[in-house]
Amino acid sequence: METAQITRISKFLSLHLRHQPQALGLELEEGGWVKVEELLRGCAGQGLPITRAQLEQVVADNDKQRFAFDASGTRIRAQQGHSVEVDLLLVPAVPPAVLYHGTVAAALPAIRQQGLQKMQRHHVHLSPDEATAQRVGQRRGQPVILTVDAAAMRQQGCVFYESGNGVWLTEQVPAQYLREL
Ligand code: HQG
Repeated sequence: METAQITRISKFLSLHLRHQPQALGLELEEGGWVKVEELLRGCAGQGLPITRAQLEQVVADNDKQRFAFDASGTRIRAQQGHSVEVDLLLVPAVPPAVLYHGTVAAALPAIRQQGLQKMQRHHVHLSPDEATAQRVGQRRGQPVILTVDAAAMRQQGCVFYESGNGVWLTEQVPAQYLREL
C-alpha cells in the first residue's frame, strides 16, 4: 500500500477506536479491544474495505505504534488517546525522572495557572524525550517544550502509566512540577 493509503486507514482507525466506535457498530471491550473481524466488517460498511493483511501493515508501520493486536491476534485496540469512556487496564509504572511536554505559546498562560490538564483525553500525555515532545507541539504551531519533574511527582504520590507505545500518561501535572525550556 502507498503511504497516503496507510495514513488514511490509520486516521480512520484512530477516529473509530478512540472516539466513535459506535459509528462502525462497535463497542469497545474492557481494555479498549474490538474484534478484528467486527472492525473489518464495520470498515467495509463505511466504504473503506480493508483486508486483514492491510490492517496488519497499518499496525506494523505506524510511526507511533498507535494500535496493537492482542496476543491471539483476534482483537485490536488503540494504545492511547481515547475520548470515549473505556478502562484501558493501565498498570502503574515508574517513569524516567524527567518527562517532556510539547505545547504552544498560546497555551502557556493557562498552563502556568492550572498546570497541564487532560483536556479532551483521559490523561495528560507526556513524552520520554525532547525530540518527541517537539513533534507533539509542532502539531499546533511553533513548539514550546516543558519539562516535568516526574520523580518529584511520584514522591508526592502521583501515578504514571506507560501506554505501551512510549507515551507516559498521568492525571494532571500541577504547575510547580513544570519548567519551560
Ligand atoms: C494543552 C498525539 C490550556 C496541551 C501526540 C495540548 C501526543 C492546556 C492541548 C498525543 C492545558 C491538548 C497527545 C491547560 C494542557 N490550559 N491548554 N491547563 N493543559 N494544555 O492533543 O499532548 O497522533 O489532547 O499542551 O503525538 O498535544 O493522537 O494533547 O497542546 O502523543 O497518537 O492542550 O496526541 O498523538 O492537546 O497530544 P491533546 P497533546 P496521536
